[in-house]
Amino acid sequence: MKLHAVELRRIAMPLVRPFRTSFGVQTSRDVLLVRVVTDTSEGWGECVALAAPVYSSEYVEGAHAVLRDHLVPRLLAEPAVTARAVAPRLADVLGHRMAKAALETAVLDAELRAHDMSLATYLGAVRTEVECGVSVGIAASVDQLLAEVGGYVDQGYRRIKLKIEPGWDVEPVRAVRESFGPRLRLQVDANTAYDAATSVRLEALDEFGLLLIEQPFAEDDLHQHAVLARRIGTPVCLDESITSARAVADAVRQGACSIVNIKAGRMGGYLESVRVHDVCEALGVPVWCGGMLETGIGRAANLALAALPNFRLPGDTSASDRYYAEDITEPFVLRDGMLPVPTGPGMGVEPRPDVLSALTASVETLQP
Ligand code: OSB
Ligand code: MG
Repeated sequence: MKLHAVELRRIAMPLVRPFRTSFGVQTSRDVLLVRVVTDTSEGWGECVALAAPVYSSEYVEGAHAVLRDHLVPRLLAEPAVTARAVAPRLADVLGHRMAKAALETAVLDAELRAHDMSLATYLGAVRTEVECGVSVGIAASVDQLLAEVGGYVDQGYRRIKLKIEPGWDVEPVRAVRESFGPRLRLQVDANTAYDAATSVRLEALDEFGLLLIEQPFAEDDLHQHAVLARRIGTPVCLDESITSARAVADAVRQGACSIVNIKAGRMGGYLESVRVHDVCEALGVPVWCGGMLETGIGRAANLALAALPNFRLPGDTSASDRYYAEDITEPFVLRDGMLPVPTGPGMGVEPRPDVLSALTASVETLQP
């Protein structure tokens, strides 16, 4: 395919409720969408970087700048592009995986649409629907948390993930376990909020039968994760630390995790995510699909990925209405705790033009 143009669009998406974590509170998403126009088709990608560099070093203004000034010009200069060739062509730019992922996804979407093949089929999906969990933010009180969790349980979510931090851990986990019983699939995510001094609080979570503890320590502290993993029965899962197939092999070898959260943005794209999936499968490590409060564009692609065989736990692939009053695509609706894997060409969904234009803050079009 020849790239004719790349559009960088920023949209403002208010969340239905504030999402509080140890790295701050999100009340809306400043989403960067990438649209590529080729000689054969068009494709979309969503950049998952948050507005501020608090979950990862990437943030949306930085991603926008590196796409405009460094990544997109490299592809526009090529006589032809394919999705497989994107990462090698961008490899001299260090880091910026979320920005690279958005661009690679848009090229892949366009390529698959031209070949009339779904992303799920291309990636190797073995399911037509996937089990969904929901990520629940730090609440103002335990009562409010129980009300929020109860609402999601009533909607049919198959697993609950609680955000934790030192001081909001044992008490909320105990309360949820006591209110909803031993059969509720429950896990926690600390987003690096613990250290060697506060680690003992995590050992106290071992009695609650959690599916996993996600990323308690710093991104670059595999050792501390390995120490905890030896001390507790609950599996340790990594999110922030895992940025590639090489990184995951290293972390598993060191005993730092026995379960992995895969987010395509963090890995630089869906192609690297499949490699992470495959390495984990070979090592006997289950994976699950993380989320970054995506719109329907990112969600559609995540559902395709989550349909691969080694995605063996429910993902943070919640329904559109858990995030947004109005999604930019046709909404994803939970049915019996599951979401359907899109079957149309490419990622199988498109932004609705009227909704998109109403939410658009800026559009920039880049050409050769
Ligand atoms: O750590 O998994 C995380 C959202 C933004 C940034 C990081 C994380 C999250 C979530 C929500 O937990 C996942 C979702 O529902 O999209
Ligand atoms: Mg996480």
